[in-house]
Amino acid sequence: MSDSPKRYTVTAALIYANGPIHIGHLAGCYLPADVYVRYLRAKGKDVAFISGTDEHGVPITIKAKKEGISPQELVDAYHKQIKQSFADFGIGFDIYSQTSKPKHHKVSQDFFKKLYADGHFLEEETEQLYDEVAGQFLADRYVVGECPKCGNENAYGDQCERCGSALSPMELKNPKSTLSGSSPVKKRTKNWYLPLDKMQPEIEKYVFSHPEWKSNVAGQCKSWLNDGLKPRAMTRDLDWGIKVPVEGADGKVLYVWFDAPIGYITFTQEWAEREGKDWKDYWQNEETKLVHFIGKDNIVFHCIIFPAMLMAHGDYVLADNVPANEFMNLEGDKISTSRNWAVWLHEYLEEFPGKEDVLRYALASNAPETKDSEFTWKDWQSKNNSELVGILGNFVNRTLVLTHKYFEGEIPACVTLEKIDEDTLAQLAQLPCDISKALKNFKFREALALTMDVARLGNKYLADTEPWKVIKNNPDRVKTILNISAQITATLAIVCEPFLPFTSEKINGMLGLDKREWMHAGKADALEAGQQIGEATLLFEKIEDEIVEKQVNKLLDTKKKNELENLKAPALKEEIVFDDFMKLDLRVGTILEAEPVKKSKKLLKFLIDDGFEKRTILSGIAQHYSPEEMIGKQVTFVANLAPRKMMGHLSQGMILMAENNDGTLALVQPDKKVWNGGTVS
Ligand code: B3M
Ligand code: ZN
Repeated sequence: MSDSPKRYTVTAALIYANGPIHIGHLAGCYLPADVYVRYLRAKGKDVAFISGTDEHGVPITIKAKKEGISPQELVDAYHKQIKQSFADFGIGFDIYSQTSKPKHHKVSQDFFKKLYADGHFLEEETEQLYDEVAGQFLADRYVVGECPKCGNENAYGDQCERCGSALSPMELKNPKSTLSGSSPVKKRTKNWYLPLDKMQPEIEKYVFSHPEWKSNVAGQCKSWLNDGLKPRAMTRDLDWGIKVPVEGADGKVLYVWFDAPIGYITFTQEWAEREGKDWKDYWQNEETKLVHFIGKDNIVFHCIIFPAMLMAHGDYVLADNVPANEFMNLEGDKISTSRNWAVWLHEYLEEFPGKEDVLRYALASNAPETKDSEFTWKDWQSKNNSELVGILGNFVNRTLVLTHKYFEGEIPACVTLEKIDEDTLAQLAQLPCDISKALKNFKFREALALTMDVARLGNKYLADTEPWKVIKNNPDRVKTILNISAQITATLAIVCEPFLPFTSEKINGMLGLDKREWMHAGKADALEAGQQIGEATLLFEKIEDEIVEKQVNKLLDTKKKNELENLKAPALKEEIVFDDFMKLDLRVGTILEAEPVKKSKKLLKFLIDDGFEKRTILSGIAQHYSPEEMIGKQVTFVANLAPRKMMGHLSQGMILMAENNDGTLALVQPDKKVWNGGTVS
């Protein structure tokens, strides 16, 4: 692929429409894709930015069943929500569509039919896992079991999320149906396989022709190829999905990983029709550069299986790069939808409207580009306070405020350039080139750091030239200084746009400029002298500690809740015989008096009417009941326990209490009034 392709097709993974999206999704795939596309557009490139929701497959049917709605209702609702979240965060897809649309069914079926007609599939009847209780075959995530590669006991039938291996249900040890929990039986069924084993040489040639791929991507591909590719079923015995368009395939649908990547093609067609373009230019033209942005769990599908499908078809270009990211963790733990351990985009927006760029910045500067990374609220705050407010916002604000103060908001012209001005302008011209290079090579963290260097350059320039001191004696010098500061600001608006689109728009607004192309960055024509600027408003505001504490506490509450849900009742004690139990004399009594015990936080002292006399019992429930609320209550107690001295008082028995999973205590009481001294057995 030449360094300047005619056009770009950039795809971002089609996320399953079975839940809202969180910061991990954004950091791993969508934000880098958007940054890349915004950069290409600023360079004036022809780009199609394609994505949408993946609406077939077992994850969808499982969730729909759980929510008691149809799969279609489920995907429509989540599609809408996900699409809105992306739009809110400025992810600028050209199209965001759905794989459940009829058009996509047709495009996928046509693709399958072409491969079928050309004899690419292996038709094979094999034994598959079948759930006799649910009456259906167990494909993909309908079955869990032990991973044959790493021993993870909760591996899915299609993939082990611990070691990343792709699996088939039959490879799992001790498989269990996720539908009924039962152990499945084996039953014969016919499916169509893509003979990846036969295609291995071709696939190897393709993968190895891209030494520039990221090491995490290349590593996964190599390990797959080393293991030797195996034929992979492209159909499934399921009812939700795209019908297999050949004879004798009743009750079968296309494998979701067959139809989902074809979704990129369908959506490109949808977009091209709308825009009056030819979709084939974007998929079937050698001068088009195809780039897939994905998370690491999707590498094999985009680097091996989908390219194999495209090769078999024959009309398509293959991806030039697949810059997959690793995962982003959250506050020390893996992000998890089922454990609600996530920062959901729609919730973030409700709590922090106007802070979209702050999140984009925190995620991009810490993106899991080469290894897993971690989001913490503290880091989010510090990135905001010390970098966005302290560096970027500070520089832009000082430039605008000083221009208003000294020149009534009109950008002054340069008078004479001194050495420091020339040096600064030289650096300003160089930075956009360095940023470009990093972006082209998918090094987004580096590109963002260099972007902030533009603001740092500005701050240093103002600190070194001190226009606020110079103004008294040499206003002409200040003209030059503020002209150069304004040039830096205008360049900042251009180079920060891929990362901080909302901020870029605000800066341009204040400078009275329209959005400009990349070629103006660092050049003298970024901004003309004489330009009247608008009011200087603050780009970012400081985030206080309380805000961070609130978010961290919210996560701590989630953690506590999860721990409680996972707690199991304590193990049972050793078995006893009936006679052992009969030795206990359990009785009912009524509390007559109750008082705290001096120097004890836990104990209360009770006087109890036990039917014979009044007895004293001490009980460790002061943290759960007040003395006042205990008076008059009936309780059950062990009446024949040998008296014990506690904190200087003699306790004649023990009140029965039940312990909750959070350690709180509840009295064990008869549910009707019982006479005092009544036995319990
Ligand atoms: N839906 C897996 C996922 O959401 C899958 C991606 C498809 S991309 C064509 O992670
Ligand atoms: Zn595994």
